Amino acid sequence: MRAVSPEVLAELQKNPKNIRHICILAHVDHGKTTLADSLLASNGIISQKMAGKLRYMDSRKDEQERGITMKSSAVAVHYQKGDANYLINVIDSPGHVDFAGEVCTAVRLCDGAIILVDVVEGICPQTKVALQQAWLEHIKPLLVLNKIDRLILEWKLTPLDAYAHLAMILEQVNAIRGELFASDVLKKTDCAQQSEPQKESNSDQQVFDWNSGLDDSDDSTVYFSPEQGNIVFASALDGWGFGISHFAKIYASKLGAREELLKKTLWGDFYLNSKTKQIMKGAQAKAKRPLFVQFILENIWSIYDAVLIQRDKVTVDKMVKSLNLTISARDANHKDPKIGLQAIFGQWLPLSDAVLEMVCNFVPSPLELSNEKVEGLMCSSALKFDILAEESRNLKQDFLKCSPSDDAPVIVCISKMFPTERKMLPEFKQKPLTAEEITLRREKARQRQAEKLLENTSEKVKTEATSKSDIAVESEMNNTFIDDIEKDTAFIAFARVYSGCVKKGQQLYVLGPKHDPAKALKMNIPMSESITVHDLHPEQHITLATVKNLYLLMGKELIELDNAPAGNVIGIGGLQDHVLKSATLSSTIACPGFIDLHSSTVPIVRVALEPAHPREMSALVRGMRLLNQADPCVRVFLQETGEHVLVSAGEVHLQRCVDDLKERFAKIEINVSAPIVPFRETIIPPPTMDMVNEIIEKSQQKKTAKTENESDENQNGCICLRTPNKLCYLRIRAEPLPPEVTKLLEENATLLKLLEQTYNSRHSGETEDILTPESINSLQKLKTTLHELFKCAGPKWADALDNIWSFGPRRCGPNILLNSISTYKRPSLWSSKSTGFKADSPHFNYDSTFISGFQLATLCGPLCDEPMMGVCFVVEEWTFDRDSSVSDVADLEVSNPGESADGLCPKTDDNELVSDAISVASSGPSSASSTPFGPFTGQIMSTVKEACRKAFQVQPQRLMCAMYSCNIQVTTDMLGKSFKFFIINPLII
Ligand SMILES: Nc1nc2c(ncn2[C@@H]2O[C@H](COP(=O)(O)OP(=O)(O)OP(=O)(O)O)[C@@H](O)[C@H]2O)c(=O)[nH]1
Ligand SMILES: [Mg+2]
Repeated sequence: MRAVSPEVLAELQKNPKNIRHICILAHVDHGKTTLADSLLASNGIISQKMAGKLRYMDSRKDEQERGITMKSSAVAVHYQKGDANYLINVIDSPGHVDFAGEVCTAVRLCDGAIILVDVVEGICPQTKVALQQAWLEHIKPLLVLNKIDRLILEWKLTPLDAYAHLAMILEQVNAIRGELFASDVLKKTDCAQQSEPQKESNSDQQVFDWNSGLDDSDDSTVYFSPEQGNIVFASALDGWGFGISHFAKIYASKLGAREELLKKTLWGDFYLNSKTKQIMKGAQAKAKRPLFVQFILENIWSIYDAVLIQRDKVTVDKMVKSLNLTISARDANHKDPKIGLQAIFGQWLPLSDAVLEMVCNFVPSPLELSNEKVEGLMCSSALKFDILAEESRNLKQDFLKCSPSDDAPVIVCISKMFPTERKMLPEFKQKPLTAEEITLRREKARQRQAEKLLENTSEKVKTEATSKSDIAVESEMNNTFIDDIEKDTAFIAFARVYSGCVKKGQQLYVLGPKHDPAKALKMNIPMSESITVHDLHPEQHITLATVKNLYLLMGKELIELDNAPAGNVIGIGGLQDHVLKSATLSSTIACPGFIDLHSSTVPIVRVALEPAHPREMSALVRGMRLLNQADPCVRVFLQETGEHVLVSAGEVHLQRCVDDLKERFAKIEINVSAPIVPFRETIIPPPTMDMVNEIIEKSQQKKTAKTENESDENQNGCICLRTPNKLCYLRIRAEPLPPEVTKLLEENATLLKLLEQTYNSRHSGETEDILTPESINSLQKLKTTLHELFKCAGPKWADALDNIWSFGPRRCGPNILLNSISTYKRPSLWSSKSTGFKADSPHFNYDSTFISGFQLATLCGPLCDEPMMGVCFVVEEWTFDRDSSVSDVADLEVSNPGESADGLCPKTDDNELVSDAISVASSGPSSASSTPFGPFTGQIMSTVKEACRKAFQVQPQRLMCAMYSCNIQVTTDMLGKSFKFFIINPLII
């Protein structure tokens, strides 16, 4: 029986002051779902006895079978604290690294996170990731030290040893928080110092300042401390948990001490001097039991001892009495002593109370969003908030107000689309009949019966026959209808309302993740509901949709709502055709798209899929499309070879995706290939020794380098090509990049994207400074390191830094396009000024076209269409045939070069890059009709691509294969065994 009705929860939704959104984050198996069970049991959603066994939030069959969570799901919980009623949305998330994408979708919607640590396993890799994620998303972390029962039963620690162990874990968690805090402060101080004008130093009086800024920064809220109350000590399985304040209250009345004093001393090196009745410092030095051990842990230990180990009923009864608890005889005498233990703890130290109270005290309500968090949601942290259009900037106030009024603009963040069987939706479920309805139906049936009796037999037979056939037809129709419904999967948007009130039937804009309000506001885009996300051009990101249904999320169950005011996490139905994975829903297009989630994993395991029966190909294609929508971390695409490729985050994720396809989205048998290994194509310096270790002469080297392309095109490794219409000439050479440079570029892809973005915005006449001081500082550091590396690589790279034209592929990859053209002086990518560009030169007009050609070439190398890595293309000559009045053609064709499709924003998707290139190619309408070779831009692009590929091919080419590296940590006692394993399997190393 549910203790809290949905109506009560819906009522609570109207009071954002008492709403909290939290997610539970931890390493795999640290007990998140077990904790969620305890919270649900407190609301009567599941029974207390089933808490910890049911794992209610793991609603998928494979989640239950494997015992791990694979998706994040939310449930609304009611909590009463004093007179106040709270609505707490708890989101359980997976801990397995394969499902890190799901964790991001949970974190995005929350204001707080419960970081759970298994005290036996300690800090694990995903614990660090969780702490980092909470930091980056500016959400309040709270700590739960879980599985303390294992210290008693498995490790058999004494309370004093357990205290030392808990203190050590707390120290480790705080060290990670400290590290995050320090690196943040150092970054800020560093960039503040950089931006400060250099102080004039005179030789007599030099001042050196090594202030890191750490001493002046307020770190009072950074660390977890029992004294503050942001830690709960728990055993989720046994259903108990407590914060220090709970015991401070109890012992304040028992000892007659001040509660505040006990809060400060119950954790730490304090002990009770029983003679003087004073709390003293220095328990360790005087070999005394700290208060935490004496007053808390020893009591818990003795209950475990009496109930589970000694099974001493008399002592247990005494304890129960002294704690003032009432345990039913059934529980007390149950043959499984754990039942009795859970009954005692469930009353004495209920876990849900400890956790939910901490959440209400520490997690900010939706009305208390910080400026920092709002700006982080609206704008990338690397860019200045001021670069947003004024209309967009004004929306920040609406975020902060969180007003549910009809005048406030509607702003909703959709973090993922989750699939659910349509028949599970409340509107398709059979509702229980009310007492009046049952009486009415009974009355009608009685009437029908009476009418039938009155009719004569022949007529009776006739009527019966027809009515029977009617019923048969109707039930058949119903069956097909239900069949259809059952087949269908509905996608529900997992969303949070930040402003306004969302209502059923409301029409709203759906803004894709790449939506740029500044651009959209300038354009007048006609909008209609019939346009879906699948009809959009790569440059368009807005559709119009109607909210069909609103739901309260209760794990796998959904409860219908009529409206959802600001400050709530809800499910939205009817957006299946408008949202691919994530989006922003708003009543204004000035609202920026919520920025990308901070995900720590990228999908890497690739497999090719094919239906077992070829005729079922369309079902596979449809299924893959649905899977792509349902999973934030999966990628699907059709390779040029005709293979349908699925990219997943890891083995477990892959298995889940394939199961989903087979059982849910495609419902067919599928053959899965072995994982496809990703390659990279590269070139190496020509060999100096031959196979018999003899030095190869230079002249000989040149000879070997020549390939079948050997022609007048190839001059000393340089490729000279003309566009098909012979109006443009170029000469390109490929060089292997120094390995250190390649590594640096690979590690700094995000910064390279930013660099390109600032360069473009500067040169297309938009705001000059779009970067935050921190980003400017990081870019400066990257520039310095790159400069050093080029300097070490030898004289031929001396001028490379300032001549970098672009990085590729996707404008941020580990390949460089270098400008060595004597007649085209392009401003350096690193320069902060926009001078030096001769806007009327053909070079300028075709600059972005040239770059697109390079991007295409580096995206698919000539060896096996895999991306290139570590290649530098040096452009030595690029001329336009003046005699053939090229400049006229140029003027005609490039109407607005600054806005040429690929000039401004960095691309992330292969398809996009290609479609982008196509749009550049088709942007010259006049020449397409005037020459038989197509648009001039297209000719340049394909010639650049061709030249790059050929220049690559005349060098010694190599295929690079990915290596899987991992750190293996073992305890000292296992060191010998693991060492033996590596000796037997040397290939692993
Ligand atoms: N001894 C003990 N076991 C616990 C406790 N909490 C959870 N467990 C057990 O730990 C295992 C994992 O628990 P889950 O709640 O599924 O862990 P999780 O963090 O949700 O795991 P993922 O979602 O897969 O990351 C289960 O076998 C639980 O019974 C606890 O407090 N004490
Ligand atoms: Mg779980």
